[in-house]
Amino acid sequence: MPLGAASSGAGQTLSVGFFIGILLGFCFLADGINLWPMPKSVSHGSQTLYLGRDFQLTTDGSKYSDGSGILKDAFRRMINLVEASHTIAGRVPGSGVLTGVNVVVLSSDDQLNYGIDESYTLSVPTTGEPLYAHIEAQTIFGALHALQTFSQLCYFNFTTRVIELHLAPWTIFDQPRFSYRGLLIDTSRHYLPVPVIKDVIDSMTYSKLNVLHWHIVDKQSFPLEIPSYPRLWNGAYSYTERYTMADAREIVQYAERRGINVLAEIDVPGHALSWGIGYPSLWPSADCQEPLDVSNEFTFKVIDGILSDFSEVFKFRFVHLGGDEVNTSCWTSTPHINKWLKEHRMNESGGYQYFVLRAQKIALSHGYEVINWEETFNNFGDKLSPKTVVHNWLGGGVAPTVVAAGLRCIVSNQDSWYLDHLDATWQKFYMNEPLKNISKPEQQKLVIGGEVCMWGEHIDTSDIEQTIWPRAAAAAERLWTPLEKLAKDPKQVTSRLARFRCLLNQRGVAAAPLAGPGRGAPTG
Ligand code: CP6
Repeated sequence: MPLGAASSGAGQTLSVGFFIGILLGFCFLADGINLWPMPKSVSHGSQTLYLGRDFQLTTDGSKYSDGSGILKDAFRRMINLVEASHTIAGRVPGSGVLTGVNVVVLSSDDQLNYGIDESYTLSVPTTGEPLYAHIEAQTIFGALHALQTFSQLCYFNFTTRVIELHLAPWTIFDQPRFSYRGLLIDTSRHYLPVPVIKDVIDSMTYSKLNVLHWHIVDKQSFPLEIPSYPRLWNGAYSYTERYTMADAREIVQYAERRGINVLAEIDVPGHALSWGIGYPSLWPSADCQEPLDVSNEFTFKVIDGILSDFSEVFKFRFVHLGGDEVNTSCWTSTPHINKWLKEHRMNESGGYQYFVLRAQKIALSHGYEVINWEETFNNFGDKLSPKTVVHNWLGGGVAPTVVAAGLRCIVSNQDSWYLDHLDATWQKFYMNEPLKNISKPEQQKLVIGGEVCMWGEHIDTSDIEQTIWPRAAAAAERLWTPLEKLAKDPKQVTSRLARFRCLLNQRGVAAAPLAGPGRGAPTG
C-alpha cells in the first residue's frame, strides 16, 4: 500500500484534510464492528461485497417524495465520503456486487425538530439479484443516520481501487438513547466564518450529534445582524466579522438538511456587554457595563425584538437564554438602578430572578420553550417556567435535583464535557454518564440529553476542529448508544475510536490523535 496513494485526489483544494491524507493514507482496520457510535443492535457475517461502479439510490415503496432533495444530496455526500476523494478506478469483481441502496421512508414530513423519530434499520444482504442494501426509517432524518452508518461499513481499497464492504450480511437496528445530542460553538470570543460553521455541522453528522448550540453573542462581540435593532451588531469585532440574517438562515438550512437543529442563544442579563456598543442605554452606566440594565424597559423591548427576529429564522423548539455568571454589583452601585430595585422591593438577587423570568415570558410569547444555564435553577428553580430546560455546566452534578423538581435537564458538566479544558481526555468524555444518580424511570426521561461545549476564548478557525475531535465523538457515543452496550472501560473502545478518528481525517476533519505514539491507538 503506497502511502502516497491517498494524496493523489486530483483537483482537491489545499486543505488540512489534504495534508492529513498524505500522512495517513488509509484507515487501518482490524476487522470487526468498526462503527461509531455503536448501534443499538448489530449482526453480521463474514463475506466481502463490493460497491458497483454506479451504485444507485432507489426509493421503491417510500412515502417520502424528497421534493427538497435532502435524501439525494445526502446520498451523494455519502458516496463522496466512501470514495475518500477518489473514484472507483479498478475492476469491480463479477460477483458480490451491490447495485445500490433502496431507502424507504415511512413519513412524508421532512420538518426537523426536537424529539422526531431518528431510528432506522439497515440491512446489507449477500443474496439477491440484483443485490441491494436496504434502509427503512420513519423519517428522512433516520434515513440520514442510516447512510452515515452505511458509509462506515465501506472501505476504499487503495490497491484495487474498489470500494469494499466487509463482514456481510449486515442487519442493523438503531435508535438514539437521548434525543438531544449537542455541541456548543461560541462566535463571540472568536468569530467563526460561515464555511467553518458548515464544516463543523458536517463533522457532527459523522457521529450523529443533532444539535448545534450557537452561543452567538457574549461580552466580547455581537456578530449577528438583528433587523429590529440594527445597531446591535455595531458590537461586532469588525465589518467582516459579522453574520447577516441571511447567513443565519443559510446556516440553519444547511444544518436542518443534515438532521441538525440549531439552538440559538442570547445570554442575559450577564455576558451581554457588547449589546451596549450600539445601544449604550442598555448598560447600567458608561463605566459599569453589565449585567444589562434591569430597570430599563428598553432592555426588554430589545430582547423582544431579538426573539421576534429569531423566530423567523431559528425554528428549533428551544431558544437558550443563558442566565449564568450574573454579577449584580453594577446594579447596586448605579444610583438609578439601586433606586428602582428599592422601589420594587427587590434586592439584587430579586432583580436577577425578575430579569430571567421576564425574558422567559418573552421567549414563550414567541412560541419557544426556554433553556437556561443552571444558576437560574440553583437560585430560583421553583419560579422557573415548567417549560424550562435546565442546562447543567457546573461540576456539582445538578441533574438529579433538576429532574426531582420535575424539570428537564441537559448535561454539560465542565469537569467532563468542556472541550476548552484541553487536559480532559477522550476517556473522561466517554465515561461521563448523564443519568448518574438518577434511578427512577420517570426522572430519567427528564434528562433529554447532553452537550459538549467548545467555548471560544482560546480557539478559532485555526484549531477548532482538532479541539472538538475526537473527544466530542466519545461523548456522542455516550449519548447515542444504549447504556448496556457502552464499554465499562474505555480501553475496550480505543481501537474502534482510533479508526473513527482516522475516518474523520480521511474526510478532511482535522481530528487530533487519541494521545500516545503510533496510529492513535496506544497500547491497551
Ligand atoms: N461563557 C459563558 C463562558 C462560560 C460560561 N458562560 C464558561 C465558564 C467556565 C468555564 C468555561 C466556560 N466562557 N457565557 C459558563 C456557562 Cl471553565
